[in-house]
Amino acid sequence: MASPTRPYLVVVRAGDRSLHREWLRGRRNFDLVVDYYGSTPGLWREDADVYLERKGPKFAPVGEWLQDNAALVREYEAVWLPDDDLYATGDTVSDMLELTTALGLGAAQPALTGDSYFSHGITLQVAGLAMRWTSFVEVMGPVFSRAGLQACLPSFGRSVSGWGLDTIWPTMLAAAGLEVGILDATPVRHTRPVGGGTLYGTLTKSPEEEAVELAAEYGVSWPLQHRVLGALDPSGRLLDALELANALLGGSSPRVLQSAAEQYVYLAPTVNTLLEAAGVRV
Ligand SMILES: [Mn+2]
Repeated sequence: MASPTRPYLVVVRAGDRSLHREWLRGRRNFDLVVDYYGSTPGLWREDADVYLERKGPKFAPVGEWLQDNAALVREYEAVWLPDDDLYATGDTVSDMLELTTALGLGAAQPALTGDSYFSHGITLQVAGLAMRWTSFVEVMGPVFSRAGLQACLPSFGRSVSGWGLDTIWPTMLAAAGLEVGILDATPVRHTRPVGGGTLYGTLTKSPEEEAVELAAEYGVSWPLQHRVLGALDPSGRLLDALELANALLGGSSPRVLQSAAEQYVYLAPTVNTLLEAAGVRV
């Protein structure tokens, strides 16, 4: 592929059960790179605008491809780097990519539907919101704007497991004057249990060691504090702090509202900060 045929790019590290064919149903505004790590040569060739077959992890090889094809990649408005177990149709993926650039975000991710497997409560969809500005987007499915990719691409080879990359991205993006957000209007379903990937057998350092080292190098806390900083409702209106606190308490998944761990690391400090900003004594 010498030049783009569509405005956005999706690059997926695909296994034998990849769900990328779902993304090709319906409206489609993106070219697709399928980077296959399974063992059936040619399995997904016909689906791809660019087809690669390589073993290994996700971000280091994808980062190499993006760097080796920098002139092509720069022509796209934004690049989505999803895991292959995210269920969504092409309409959702296309809307998600356009929303990212319309909002001017450096990086974003689609929220996860309430029935998804999840690691971090902040990623679950909040009912009644279009998007949230956040302190975090997860390695599972980040979309980078052109400027956001330029800021974060040098990190992709720094963690074999991928752990810790999403800890440092918001700091790398902030240095470039860029914000991150989670898109509640365009949710995807994470269909497989966390930590079940085949990658985890091949590491020399533990994922947590990699994350701790990266966080220390960039001067960020580990674990990273997950906070919602602002939000838009479906009409595009910016919520004030009190409205946002109410929206998070009323619209978050019961799996967040009923989780002591999520209360501690995410929801309670987020809501307290919002209430203080609204002048409410907490
Ligand atoms: Mn997964």
